[in-house]
Amino acid sequence: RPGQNHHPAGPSTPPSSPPTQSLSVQRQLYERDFPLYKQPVEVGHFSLDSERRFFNDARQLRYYVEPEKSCPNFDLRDGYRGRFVKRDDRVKEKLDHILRWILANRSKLQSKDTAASSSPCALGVDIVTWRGHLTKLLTTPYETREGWLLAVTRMGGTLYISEVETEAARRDRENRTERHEEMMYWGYKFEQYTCAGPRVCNTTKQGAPPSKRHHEDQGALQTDDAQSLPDPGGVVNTNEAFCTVVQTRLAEHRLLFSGEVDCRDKDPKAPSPPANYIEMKTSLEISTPKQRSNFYRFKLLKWWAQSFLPGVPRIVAGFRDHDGVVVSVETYHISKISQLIKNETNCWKPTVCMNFCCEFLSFVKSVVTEDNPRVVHLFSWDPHRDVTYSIHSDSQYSFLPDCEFHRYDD
Ligand code: 0WD
Ligand code: CA
Repeated sequence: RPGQNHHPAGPSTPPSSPPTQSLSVQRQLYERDFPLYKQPVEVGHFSLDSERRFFNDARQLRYYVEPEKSCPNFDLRDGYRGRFVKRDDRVKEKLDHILRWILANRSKLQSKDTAASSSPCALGVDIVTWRGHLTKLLTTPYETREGWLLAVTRMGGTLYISEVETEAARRDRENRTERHEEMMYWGYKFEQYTCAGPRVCNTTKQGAPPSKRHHEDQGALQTDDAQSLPDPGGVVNTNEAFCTVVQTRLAEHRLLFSGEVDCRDKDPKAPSPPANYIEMKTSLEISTPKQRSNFYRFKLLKWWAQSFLPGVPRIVAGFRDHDGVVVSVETYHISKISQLIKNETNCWKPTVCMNFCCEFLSFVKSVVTEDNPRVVHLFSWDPHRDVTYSIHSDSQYSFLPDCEFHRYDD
């Protein structure tokens, strides 16, 4: 498809020529030097409570409590029937929580360089999205099963990227087996065994004085809640979340994104966020060479991409058996994962992930030039295909408020 395809390594397109129509996902096109990725900086955070209400603070941030034994015997099935409140995943929140955070924290974003320059970009960032959407982009060159749809709108010079559920994903969600539904609970249950803090207060200590519940900063939480321990007898409520908001740069793309953080290091001497955050995971115990290779080739790719993006340095993994009993716990340092996988044949490469993501963002920038909250460019990708897009005005895909939101000069 010469002339049609967006050439990743090629010279930049002159502004006058029409945008290319598709973007190739082939790995070998992205095997070059690792692009610049600036150390992500936390510019804020927010919490969602048990009813999914937004709070511009860290009340839902928990801390990690190391299990007593290396073989802890946590029963992840406990409480699935009876002590589980599941978030309604039919409700699509799109970028709503992030937009809310931006409205409440505009002043923190209008940085010196934006204010000083006559930048047409009011927010001072090129891209606003969820971390989870960027994770999908990073893993695209290696994905063979699930495609994606990403809706993009330019407003005030900034590109907003919000996922749209594919038909296949909707079918999978509506036809999950009871076993699968239960296994989705296991990850949250593992967090409950290993994390302590405000969530415990909210579910079991309802009478706690307001001073214990409404902290504005993480330092206060640490001193007041230093005594609390994980509460495996409590309710697991997946509406609750703590999300970090980070700013960084991938080559020329200034990014602002938010991601859910499971907990933080409780050591008061731990570095400042996001370097003190810890991601919790569960996975089937590894007993054969085939399982080990699959874990390295597929699971570690997703784990690495998700935590590398916001600069979360550690993953604590609970390995479980088929009955949901955790048989071992292991820590993975994100910075050591690329070494760990190096000897694996047919394995993924971090540089391919990052270069593809970077190229996709350049492609989006070249395509989405109209600054209008009512216009959506829907980027679509299916395994073994190129990325393509379609244009929609005032459609079901619109996801930004058509209001004064983009006027930051009032
Ligand atoms: O597609 C998404 N990722 C969307 C996420 C679409 C719209 C909203 N959100 C919200 C979720 O409500 C959640 O609060 O974003 C938050 C998570 O965003 P993220 O960090 O960008 O997402 P991701 O990295 O995919 O997931 C992080 C964690 C997951 O942990 P594991 O260890 O399983 O990767 O967030 C949880 C889950 O615990 N999570 C969700 N929680 C509620 N609703 C959702 C979801 N749709 N997706 C992931
Ligand atoms: Ca997790």
